[in-house]
Amino acid sequence: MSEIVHRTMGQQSGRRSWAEPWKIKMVEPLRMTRREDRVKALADAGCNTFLLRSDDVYIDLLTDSGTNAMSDRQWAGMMLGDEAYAGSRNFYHLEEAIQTWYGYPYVVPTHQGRGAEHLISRAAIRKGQYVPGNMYFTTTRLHQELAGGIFVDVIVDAAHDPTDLSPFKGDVDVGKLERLIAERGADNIAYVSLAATVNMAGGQPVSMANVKTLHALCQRHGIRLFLDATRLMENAFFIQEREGGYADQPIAAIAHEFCSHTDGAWMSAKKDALVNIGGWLAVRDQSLFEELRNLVVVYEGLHTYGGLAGRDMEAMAIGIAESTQDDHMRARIGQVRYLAELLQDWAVPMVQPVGGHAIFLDARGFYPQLAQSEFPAQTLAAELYLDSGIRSMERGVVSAGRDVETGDHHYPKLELTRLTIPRRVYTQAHMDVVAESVKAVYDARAEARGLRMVYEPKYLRFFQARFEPLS
Ligand code: P61
Repeated sequence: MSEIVHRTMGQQSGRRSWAEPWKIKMVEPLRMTRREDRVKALADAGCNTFLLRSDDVYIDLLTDSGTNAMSDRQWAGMMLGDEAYAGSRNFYHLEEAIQTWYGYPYVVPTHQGRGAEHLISRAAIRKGQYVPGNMYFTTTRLHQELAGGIFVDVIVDAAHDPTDLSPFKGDVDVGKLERLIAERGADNIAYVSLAATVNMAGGQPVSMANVKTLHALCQRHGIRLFLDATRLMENAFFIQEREGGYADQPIAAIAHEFCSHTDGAWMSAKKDALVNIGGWLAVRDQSLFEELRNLVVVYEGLHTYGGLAGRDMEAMAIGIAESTQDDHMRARIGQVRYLAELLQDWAVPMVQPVGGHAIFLDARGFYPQLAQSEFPAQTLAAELYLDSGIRSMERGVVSAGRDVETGDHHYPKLELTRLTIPRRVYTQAHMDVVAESVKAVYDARAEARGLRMVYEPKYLRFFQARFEPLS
């Protein structure tokens, strides 16, 4: 592992520029649409951006998941796919990459993040146990609940306030966790579920100090600490930038140290790892590994492919190494910040500080006239699409779903619309288009009327729910 922090050209000279450490070799045409096309497409999609056809989208900021551009190295790796049912050489390369960069000895591949969440939830949760975590994530919480667990949010209060400027709004509030352990007993806690960065809070990082404290606390009580490493490299960038003593350490070393304070991790490799599909689980405990390795053959595929083709595992192994590079991460987060700065100049309300993978617009700030039951964030996503064909994602009351006990909506404090930036895909000029569109929608904010839900699926409703405009 390199001990040198690779800095961009601008940064080496103390300048603000952060340009990408790559150039473009292949392009994919985009289709421009007219407003009347978009009105029809949105109506056909029940005002849900998940139900739009991507051909009807101009700039797709729905997600950074599986939407990354792979490097020429990764594409070359695809040609080295060893599509053996068992013992593919690409699995061993992936295993080695995870051992090297994340430091866990035992690795199980899965088709994507939720496959890994399913397995860890089944293996590590007893019915009725509590699973404290630093804010919920939709698929993570659902798998914990389906396994009989009860999710408890123990994130710091600052995470729920979009205007709070604390540098590590992903931290666990250790006092909240200690109280839960005291009230329920350590034996009734399945494990602590720590995500770095915290997606639903706006991509907010967890500090090294926090993970160290958590680890010590968990060890005292015999509780395991598992990490959602989906955007850990982005988290490591924030530690390098904001936490004392890390400025001269490479992101790779910071991420490795972070993992050393945890008992295992799962990952949706579709984010940090720069691939279009893939995931994994990795642990330190051999007996837990054996259980996971047995479960994977039931739900995903043999333990040396986990639902993936050999070529996918090769691309992931190479992508993991690329994701640890400082100049890559500086450019990735630099692009997110570029868009944020444009929006800040126009005083557009959004979650602060801006996180690693997206801008989270504060839909309450856009539409104070709408009740949360009129779906302000969903409304904002619909308006942005109508304005310029930009696709964003609701992260508010629709995403939060219903309480399993009472059946009522969860009403999260954060009512957000996410502009998620895929890695190595869009240009700075695309960011200008997005900024101007957000401004136009913000300027027209007084006219928004909200939506009502007319179809609601049982699980993860935000993916397939349908809405109609309120008049
Ligand atoms: C996303 F609307 N994220 O942010 P999988 N952990 C974390 C994730 O961000 C994550 C997964 C686990 C997505 C895709 C997505 O409500 C939604 O590989 C921190 O997607 O199975 C995924 O990994 C799950 C979008 C997922 C959603 C759930 O866009």
